[in-house]
Amino acid sequence: MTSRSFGFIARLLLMTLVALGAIGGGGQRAVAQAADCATGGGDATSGGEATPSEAATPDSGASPVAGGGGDGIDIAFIPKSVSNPYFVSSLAGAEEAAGETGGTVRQVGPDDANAAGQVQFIQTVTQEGPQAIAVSANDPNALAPSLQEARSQGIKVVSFDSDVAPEARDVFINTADSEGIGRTQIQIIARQIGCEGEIAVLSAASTATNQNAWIEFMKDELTRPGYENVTLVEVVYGEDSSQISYDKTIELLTAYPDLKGIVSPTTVGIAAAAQALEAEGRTDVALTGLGLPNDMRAYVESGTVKEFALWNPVDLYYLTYYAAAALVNGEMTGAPGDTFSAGRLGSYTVGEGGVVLLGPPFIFDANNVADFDF
Ligand code: RAM
Repeated sequence: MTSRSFGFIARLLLMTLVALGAIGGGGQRAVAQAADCATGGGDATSGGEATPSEAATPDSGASPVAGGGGDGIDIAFIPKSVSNPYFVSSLAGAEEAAGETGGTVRQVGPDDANAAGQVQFIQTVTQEGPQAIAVSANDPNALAPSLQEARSQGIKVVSFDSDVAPEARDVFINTADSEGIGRTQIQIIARQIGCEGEIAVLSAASTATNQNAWIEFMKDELTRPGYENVTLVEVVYGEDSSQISYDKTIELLTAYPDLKGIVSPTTVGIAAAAQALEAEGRTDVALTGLGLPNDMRAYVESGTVKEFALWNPVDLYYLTYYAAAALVNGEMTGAPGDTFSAGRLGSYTVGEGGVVLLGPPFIFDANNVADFDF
């Protein structure tokens, strides 16, 4: 065993994820515990929380400040697709921030989650000349040339949710620590299947930066002692389309009759997979991943899904707006160590690689899923 893998497996059996809250402005907190199958003990962090060298979280002790500063900016959001509720309903967070500062926000993008469509929107928006573009990438490299062109014209570029190649943006607003997201999903599914059996991953686009980063950590988690009897049989791609994700779930059930669990780290995928499992009467197959509480509530109440995770995507848009405004207004350049203020979320510091971290995710289950509205 390498010292690195020993460090990773030396851990507590219980991992606690404390959410930052701010649901409905109420600063609500959710605490959830996820035990896992990995053996050993000692490392309380489970490799699951952000470290200062990885990314920045809200500065400790920072007080949220009221908006109304009047330094509003003109910003265009280009999400992975405009048919995905995760992006559509969460725009409200950016509108809230723009309302506080006197800025303007719009969101345009492809109907389907694909990089080529995003490039066209980046080019069109660049001609309109907003002060900033915020983008969640279906592909880190395919978007880079058009974003670099936008930057050469003085437009600030903020990637959020799913990063682009670092040279193509000023700063990246990550959702939550990628390692924690990946490992936690394996911990949940493995525990639900009794640390034994076949599992599959239903992802989004095969080139999606965020899902691919999480899947790498999922695979690494499975190399830890304790997962010897858990086998990842396949990673399939539902393209963040409900129909394709549904069909891919059916294909998995057919190809792997002994399948015990599915992990879907996409809000579109997990909802479609839950629907497929119920339609097929295969509620013996465990399902977890990243979902919107509003999409998943019925499946938690029916017992098809026991636990899933996510951050607050409204806050993600809110934070992204404030980061872009700080760049446009010259309050920061996006260099590690730069700080900026993000309204009700408080103050943030840019971490290594120009990454800012929204904060730890929530874990939702039957006890709390009714308390969230996004
Ligand atoms: C989908 C998208 C998005 C991801 C969430 C969890 O809506 O793929 O990028 O962050 O799922």
